[in-house]
Amino acid sequence: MGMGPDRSQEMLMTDTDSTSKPRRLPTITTILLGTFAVVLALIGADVALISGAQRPSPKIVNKIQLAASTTQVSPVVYLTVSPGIKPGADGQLHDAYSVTNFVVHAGQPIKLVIHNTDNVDHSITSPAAGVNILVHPGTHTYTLLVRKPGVFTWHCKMLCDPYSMSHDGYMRGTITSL
Ligand SMILES: [Cu+2]
Repeated sequence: MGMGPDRSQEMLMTDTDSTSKPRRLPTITTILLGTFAVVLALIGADVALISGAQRPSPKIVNKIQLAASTTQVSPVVYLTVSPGIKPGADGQLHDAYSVTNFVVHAGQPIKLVIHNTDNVDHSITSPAAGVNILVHPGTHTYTLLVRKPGVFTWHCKMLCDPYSMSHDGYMRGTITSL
C-alpha cells in the first residue's frame, strides 16, 4: 500500500533532480517566446490588414445600408432642409437635407413632407430621373415620381452651398428607383 506514494515520490525526486529540465526550460521558453512573437506578428499583420481594409469601410457600410434600404419604400418621407446645420470634413457647418437617399418604385409616386427652415428655396434635382422639386421655405408636401428604374444622383440646383452641392448627405444624394 505504501509502495505507490514512495514510487511517485521517487519519480518526483528524479524529475526534480534531473538537470536536463532546467537546461531544456530556456529552450522551451525561447521556442514559446518565438511562437508567441510569430503569433503576435501575425495578429499585428491581421490588425494592419483589418485597419487597412477599414479605411474604405464607411463606403461599404453605406452600400450595405443602401442595399438594405432598397427593399423598403416608404409612401411618405419626412425630412428637413436647414442652412449651416451639418459639419463637413472642412470643419465648417453646411446646408443639408436630413434625408438624402430616397427609394421609390418606378412609376409609383411617394410623398415628401419637407420642412425647409431656410428663407430661400432649395431643390431635389435629377435630370436623369426626371425629377425637379423646388423646396420652398416652410413645411410643404411634394411628390417624388421616377418613371424608370435605376439609381440616380440628385443635387440642389439653387447654388446654395458649394460644399453641400458636391457632397452626398448634404445637398446631394441618391434616388433608387426599383
Ligand atoms: Cu440647396
